[in-house]
Amino acid sequence: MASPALAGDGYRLWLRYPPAAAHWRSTEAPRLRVIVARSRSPTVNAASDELGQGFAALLGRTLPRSHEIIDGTVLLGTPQTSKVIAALRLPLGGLGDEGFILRSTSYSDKRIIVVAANGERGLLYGSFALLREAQQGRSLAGLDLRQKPASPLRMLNHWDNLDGFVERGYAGRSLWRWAELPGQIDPRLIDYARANASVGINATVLTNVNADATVLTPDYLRKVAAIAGALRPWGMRTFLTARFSAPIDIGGLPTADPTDPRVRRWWKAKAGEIYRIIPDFGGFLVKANSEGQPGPGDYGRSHAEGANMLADALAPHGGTLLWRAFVYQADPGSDRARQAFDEFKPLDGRFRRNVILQAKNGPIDFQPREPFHPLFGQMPATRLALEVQATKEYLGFSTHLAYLGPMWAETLHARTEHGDRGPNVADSLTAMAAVANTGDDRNWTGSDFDQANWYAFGRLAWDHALSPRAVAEEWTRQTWSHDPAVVSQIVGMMMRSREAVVDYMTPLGLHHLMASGHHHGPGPWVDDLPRADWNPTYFHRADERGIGFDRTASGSNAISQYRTGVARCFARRDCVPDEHLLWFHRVGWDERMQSGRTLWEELLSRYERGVQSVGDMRGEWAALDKKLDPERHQAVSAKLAQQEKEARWWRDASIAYWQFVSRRPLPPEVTPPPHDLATYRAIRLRNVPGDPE
Ligand code: GCW
Repeated sequence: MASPALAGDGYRLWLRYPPAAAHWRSTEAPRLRVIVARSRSPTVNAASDELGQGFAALLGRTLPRSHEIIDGTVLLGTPQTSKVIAALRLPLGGLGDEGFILRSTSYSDKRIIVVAANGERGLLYGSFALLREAQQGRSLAGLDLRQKPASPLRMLNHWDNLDGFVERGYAGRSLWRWAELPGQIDPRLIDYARANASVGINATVLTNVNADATVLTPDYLRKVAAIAGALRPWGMRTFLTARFSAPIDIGGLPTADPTDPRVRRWWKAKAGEIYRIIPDFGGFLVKANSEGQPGPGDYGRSHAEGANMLADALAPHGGTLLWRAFVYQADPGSDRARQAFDEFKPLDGRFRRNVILQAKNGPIDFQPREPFHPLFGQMPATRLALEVQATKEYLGFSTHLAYLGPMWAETLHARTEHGDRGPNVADSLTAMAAVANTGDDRNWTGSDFDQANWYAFGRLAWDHALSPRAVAEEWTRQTWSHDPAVVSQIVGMMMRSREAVVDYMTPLGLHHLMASGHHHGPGPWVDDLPRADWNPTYFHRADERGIGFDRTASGSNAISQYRTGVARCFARRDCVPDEHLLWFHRVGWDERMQSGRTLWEELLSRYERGVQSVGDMRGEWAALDKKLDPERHQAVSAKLAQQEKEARWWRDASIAYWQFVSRRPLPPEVTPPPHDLATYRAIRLRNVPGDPE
């Protein structure tokens, strides 16, 4: 018998621990009788409490903490804290502080399960891994897992302003209640930290990269310290964004020039002040000289000079400086896709050891699909972080269902050299960051399915090689139901969902066709924004003859920024995948595609396919009606209905516009858009969430 569907309002995320299926319970219960954890550290306490509560709910009886090892003990320990763990001589070497071993074994004739690690954070992650195994309904008899994280730093980036507004946030307001801090700690912070710890996320940046220096003032730092204190037991380190002009904004200095000794002293003192109250403070994340943010360029200094100055202030305390590579003002005349690489490649090897350069997954800006950023694999002397966006600014907000596991895996697994051999993007990473999709909505992420993106980010940051399908399956079992038919239906929807968005918004390598400002809905016709490279027309370049951005040698030659093997493939029409075609090539409307269709026909068919996919998802979801809890089923149904409407809107508006520029008739099988182009152009959304303007 499958266990019943999981009810609720979504608050409990994937940490529901519903009563396990009867057969699992009867076979596994004897293996789970007491927990022995020989440490009183807050982190080990957190881990053993979670195990206690999780198993109690799964088994329907309590699992007490004990000192004695009996049959059915779950033992948490390091070789230092536990003689038993030391005696078992487990292969903990090379696992670092965060890795763990989970094993069913015996000790003095007692059958036990050990969660062993070198440090308390390893015990925390091992405990959650054990609960995950149990929640999958797997037998714990032959348990033998040995894991460590692929990257040491796995972080959320919150674009939260101090007034509670979340830039590009579609799940309510900020989780940080600054007005109540430091006196009151919202219990929700603990659940936030638990959820992160459960998937291995070990750091968070509390504030927006479009930064406000106020957070660095003493009053706010005390509030930050209170948050850091709540997150600490769960293995999370707290970071802040640093506004480059802070020495002027709050320090009373006339300049923020990184070479000015007063500025350097100010930052050193500020770092000292922070570490006195937050001894494990993570460091700073900085957006500089990008989209109006101040930076070293204001004083004629390079990004390396700016980053190193801040890194020097953090270094004595063990802090890390994350410097974003999302800049595009070096040469506004050149292809925007080229600019970050042109700016940062020459700086390889010039950054301090505690600097990490953080680049977005693609060279433009979190589009439904981008080729990987050319900086990956090409900065051998610089530590790199991959930044992805869980909040779906360009993928339909929290309304459209788009599971991003496949998108992130596509980037992580992209080969940076020689086509299908050689290293991939994942190999070049020290850190992975996701722009968070959380807010104070009851279900955290605005929609039930967006929880999967938070989950998947953590899992993929922990293990870059995981398959997105496997991640979707484990999330679904923990979040929705154990019924195999339901799981396969939901996972099937998830796995197709992002491709559907690509199809109805930006098929075949098109990009940045969204309406201005809020980026919701179609705006391929927009050509009136102050910077050329903010306009959709700049990116698609469509006219009567063809469409697409020529980034080959005959165009901007952005292709040359990739390593030779990769560049050669992207440059050739017979090698570049269809998904990236119009990203790299300008193609005539009547040219033939790999499918044998003309580009025009192919483009139309992609829009059709995208809308169809959403219709299918709706139908499949409706059929799950009786198998899921009504509250969440209904909430998702409503979102899917809106998504279908908006997918049609994208399709109709886009087709109307492409028809207008290409002057091509629609083939008879394609339904004409119900309105004329002017009608779509006249649509203006107001008060759209997350829009900073
Ligand atoms: O995607 C764009 C967003 C901005 C954001 C910027 C960035 C925080 O539209 O809202 O600013 O990227 O990543 O810095």
